[in-house]
Amino acid sequence: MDEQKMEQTLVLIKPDALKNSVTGFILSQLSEYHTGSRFAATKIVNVNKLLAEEHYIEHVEKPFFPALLEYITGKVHYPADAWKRRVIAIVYQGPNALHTIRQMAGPTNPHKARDERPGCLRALGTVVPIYDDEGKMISDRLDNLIHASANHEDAEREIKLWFIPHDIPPLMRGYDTEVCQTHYYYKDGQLFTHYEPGSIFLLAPGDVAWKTDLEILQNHTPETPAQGGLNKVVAKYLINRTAQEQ
Ligand code: 3AN
Repeated sequence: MDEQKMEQTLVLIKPDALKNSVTGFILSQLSEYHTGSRFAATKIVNVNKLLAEEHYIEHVEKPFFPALLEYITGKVHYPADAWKRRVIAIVYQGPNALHTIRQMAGPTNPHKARDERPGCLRALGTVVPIYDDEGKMISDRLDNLIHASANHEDAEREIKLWFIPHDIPPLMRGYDTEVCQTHYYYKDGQLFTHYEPGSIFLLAPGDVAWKTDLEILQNHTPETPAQGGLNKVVAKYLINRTAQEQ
């Protein structure tokens, strides 16, 4: 498949979209009939803190970051019903998919979306003020229903963060994979090549993994940890393994 046909983007249908039952509308807008692009993978994810932090790592210093984590983990829209906290993650693929879906989503801020692009998906969103402990307004939480990767580089980082190769049909995978040669387990920020009591199994010899993930795992040692790399490798293997922390 050529590069143009293989253009990929990560789409997230966020908790506010699920809560407000606009999922079907968004999926319908994403249909091949409307966009010329197609679904390559999808899964329902109970987003834990590790995955949320990795996904929004570029915003880690922003005043709205804690509220953004509460939002994407579903705690805002499902405060009591923890079991309903989820997003729908989609690998979406086709000619010009990045641009097409960004256009469909519209501006990040729902107020701006309503002003500038009535009819776009984020025009259906909400802006919620965020206050500090003294009651002073410090920022906004933008409940904007849908995430769509901004560019090729972000799409690769995000798709590899949320999905393992096995989630995607082999001929639809956009990035290099490699067969793992080692056992890998994870516990409390540490990587092991043998089972440690309480550790979570990640990979076994023969498993297909993202090539870039295996490079990080192979080079990781307790003395020289992969620079900010281990969490982004591990996050996808922890998806739906244990219930999200409250
Ligand atoms: P987009 O989702 O349009 O690509 P990003 O990647 O800059 O925008 O931001 C990711 C998320 O962070 C947004 N969807 C929004 O929820 C939040 N965010 C970004 N900028 C702001 C801002 N200035 N104020 C509040 N929240 C923001």
